[in-house]
Amino acid sequence: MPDGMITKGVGGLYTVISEKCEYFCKARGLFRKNDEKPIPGDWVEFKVTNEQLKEGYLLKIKKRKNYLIRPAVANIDQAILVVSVLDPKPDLLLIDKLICVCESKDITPIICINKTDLGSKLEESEIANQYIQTGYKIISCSVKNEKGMALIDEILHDKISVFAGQSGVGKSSILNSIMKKEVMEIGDISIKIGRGKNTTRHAEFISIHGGYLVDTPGFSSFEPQLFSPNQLKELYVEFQQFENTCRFSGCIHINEPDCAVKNAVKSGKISMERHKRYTTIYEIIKQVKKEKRGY
Ligand SMILES: Nc1nc2c(ncn2[C@@H]2O[C@H](COP(=O)(O)OP(=O)(O)OP(=O)(O)O)[C@@H](O)[C@H]2O)c(=O)[nH]1
Ligand SMILES: [Mg+2]
Ligand SMILES: [Zn+2]
Repeated sequence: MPDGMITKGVGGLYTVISEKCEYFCKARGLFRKNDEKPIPGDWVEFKVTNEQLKEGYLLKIKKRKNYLIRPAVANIDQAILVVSVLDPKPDLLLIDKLICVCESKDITPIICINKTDLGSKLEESEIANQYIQTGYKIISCSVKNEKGMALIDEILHDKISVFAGQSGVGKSSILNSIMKKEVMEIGDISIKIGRGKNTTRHAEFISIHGGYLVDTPGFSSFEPQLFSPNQLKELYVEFQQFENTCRFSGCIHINEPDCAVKNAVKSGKISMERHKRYTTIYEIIKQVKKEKRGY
């Protein structure tokens, strides 16, 4: 049975790429019955019904490494989390929430600081400094000055990458710049703020360097109910090397005495801002859990 990867699904017709050749497959009742929906990024087995017309139908979805719901994308390798130095003002709480989503789904986060043409070096490093201890790749760029585009281009080889971040930070602009053509619609920032909505509304797989790029309008959402307050700390990679020296083994690094993580924050080994936002996210998750229990 041939296999391949779904790159597009519109109106029940799935585009499956298989050894450089595309097939157009329908999903049969089987999936609906199992409440399974094929999504872009899925590896599938399919049966060819007409080789000339490249038609077939899906037989099986292979086990997913991970997936996002809005937009529905499976088997993502990395997420390029875009923030802008200015316009809109950086929302690092959102970036941290997105990092939590990535860490919980085994997606590699990459921090991308865009619009460096609008701010100073200092403003740029104020953002970067908060993420140095995570060890994540940090890329500074400017679509306007065509700076840093090659660095982004370089990391895309053979991977499924998604773009995420606030509306207006330049995700679609970066994508277009890398593709050297207008693939995604770009929005005027003043109109965006007025409307408060994303210009990009649908997910699309764009083929590049043996991998795929997805501009994701909705991945900016973080669903606190999916996290447990006590497990949140595990999503902070820079806490890990200190954790086992906390006095209490179940330390959540907020109010406990002799907390090695808090000590690391004090001595500058962990970013104070990241830790502060960690406590904010912790409270948000705890609050949601409380509301769910009804008290
Ligand atoms: N000065 C400057 N403007 C930029 C840069 N990158 C993008 N822009 C502008 O920022 C605005 C928003 O860009 P988009 O690419 O639509 O942003 P987006 O992140 O895709 O936004 P949504 O699709 O709404 O989520 C546009 O007016 C771009 O021209 C940059 O590096 N510098
Ligand atoms: Mg966009
Ligand atoms: Zn601790």
